[in-house]
Formats: sequence, structure tokens, C-alpha cells
Amino acid sequence: MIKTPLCDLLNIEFPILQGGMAWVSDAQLAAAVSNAGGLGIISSMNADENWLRQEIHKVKSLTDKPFGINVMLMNPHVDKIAQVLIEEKVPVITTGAGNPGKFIKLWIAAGIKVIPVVPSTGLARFAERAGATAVIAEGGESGGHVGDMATLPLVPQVCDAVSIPVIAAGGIGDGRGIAAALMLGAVGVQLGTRFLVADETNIHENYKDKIIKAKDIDTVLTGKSLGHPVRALKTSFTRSFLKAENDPSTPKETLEEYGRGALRIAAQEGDSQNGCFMAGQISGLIKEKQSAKNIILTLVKETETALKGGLQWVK
Ligand code: TUI
Repeated sequence: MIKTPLCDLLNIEFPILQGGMAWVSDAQLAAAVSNAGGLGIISSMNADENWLRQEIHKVKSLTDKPFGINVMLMNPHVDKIAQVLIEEKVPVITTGAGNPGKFIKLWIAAGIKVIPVVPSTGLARFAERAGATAVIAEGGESGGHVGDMATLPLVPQVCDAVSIPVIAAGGIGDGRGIAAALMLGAVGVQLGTRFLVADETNIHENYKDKIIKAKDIDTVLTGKSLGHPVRALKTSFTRSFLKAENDPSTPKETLEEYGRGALRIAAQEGDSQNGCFMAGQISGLIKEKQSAKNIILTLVKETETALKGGLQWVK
């Protein structure tokens, strides 16, 4: 049994969050994770308020456990989404890809727990001052939109910078990673890539197969020149995107246009010519498709083994 203060704070059995992944994390996956004792999180990505409201009603019909909604702050519908989350009284909001400062007080006043993803100590301190419940310190090993810092140096520095609880993310895929995150001072973890291959995840099977087949060096960062680096599996899409990105004659707008929609194509069509398969550096470790429940139970058991066993050469 791994129980940390995060379990009481969020009313969950295990301190494991499933990352809100665009075009991947829907009500079905979130409910499966929450029913298994973790915190399932729906991604509101670029969706509008009507889609989100339906998805919230669906998750409420599938679980009576707490769940979360991830708000991607670059979403053009973000203001309306922020309001729907208050109306629907969602238990937890996580944010990504920007500074949630203008929303935090409103959400907290509505009784919602607010947990921004932060890529630096500066943003962690800002989130704490703005009233956030906790922060997720996410290293650049993650899939999707990433910051500059790696998880190992980021997490202990964020733990020292703030007094609110810190959840670690980025590059965590098994119990050894969870044990390491807890040793760094985190009270919980968020995993994305491991849940991409869950049975309940509604994505094209090609996406899951690509993760299962991936080796350690099979992810790459694209979009650095656009100011929002994105980590994805190496495919013919990322090769041609990087070629265009490294060609000084390519206008930024052309690149933005090229990238837009590519994640939906990966998730729904499994097409590696035109799809962007966002995934973290831990993909190489993930070798098995399992139910969300079995993923959680395996992670918990592995974490207990890692922490209880200690290290044989420490006397
Ligand atoms: O948000 C994510 N991962 C994502 S969002 C996404 S959709 C997207 N697609 C293409 C381009 C951009 C977004 C795919 N994956 N993870 C959480 C995360 N947040 N990682 C990094 C950050 C972050 C970055 C800057 C958080 C705050 C921040 O603040 C900058 C500021 O405004 O101060």
C-alpha cells in the first residue's frame, strides 16, 4: 500500500494521476483509472465547451470517484471551458501549456482543486502564490508539449521552492520511477505514456503498437523554433516536419499549419505519414497492453517492492 498526503487531499486510493493527453484521454479512460483507485483526467485539448460538458456527463455516469479535467491553456475556447468546469463542479482541474494565473482564484472559490503543470520553479512559485492546491512538476522527458528541464533536477528544486504538494511527471513508467519520484520529495506521480496503451484508451491500435515497439531513442523534439517543443515518436511525419523546420526558407505559418491536426490523425487514423504520435522517452520501457486497473495494480506493487526492498548495499 502506498499512501501519501495526496491520497487524502484528492480522495483517491493511490497517488497516481493519469495525464490528460490531447485526443487520447477521454471519459472512458479517465473513469477506468479513477475506478481503479488513481485519478483519471480528461483532456479538453482544443475542444469547445459543448464537447467538454458531454464528456463530463459521461465520466460522471461511469464513476462515482473523483476525476480531473486538463485545461490546455492555448485552447481558443479556454474562457468558456473555464466557466463550464465551475458549473459542472468538477473535483480537480490540471492545466498545461501556459500560465493559469487568471483562472486559479475563480476555480478555487468554486471548491475545485487546481493543479497546474509547471516546467520550472518560477512558475511553481507563481502557482502557489495564486492559490493553487498543488503543482505537477513535469520534466521534458514527457510526451507532447514540454519544457526545458529534465525531471530529475526539476522535481527536488520545485519541492524546495514551494510548500504545496508536488506531483512528479515526465519519464515515469513503472514502480522504480514512482519510487524515485517519491524519494525526490514528490507526494504523487502523473503518467501519460503508460496509459496510452491501456485497453480502455480509445486510440488507433497503430498508436499503441508503435509505443510497444519503441526503443529508448525513438522519440524526438519537434517545433522548438515555433516556441512550443513537442515530443513525439520518430516517424516519417516527424522527419519531414524537422526537415521543413530546419529549412530557413519555411515560413512559421506553414510549419504551424503542417503540425495542426497531426495529433488527431495519429490518434484516430494511426497514419504515420501525416500523424504526430506524441509519446514520452519512457516509451521504450512499455512492453505490454493492460487494463487501466492492471496498470495501476502493477505500478503499486512495483513501487512497494522498490521502496520496501531498499538497496542491498546500504547497511
Ligand atoms: O501541456 C502539456 N502537454 C501537451 S499540450 C499539447 S496540445 C499542443 N499541441 C501543439 C502545441 C502546443 C500544445 C500536447 N501536449 N504538458 C504540460 C506542460 N505545460 N508542459 C509544459 C507546460 C508549460 C509550458 C509553459 C506550462 C506553463 C508554461 O508557462 C509559460 C508561461 O506562460 O509562463
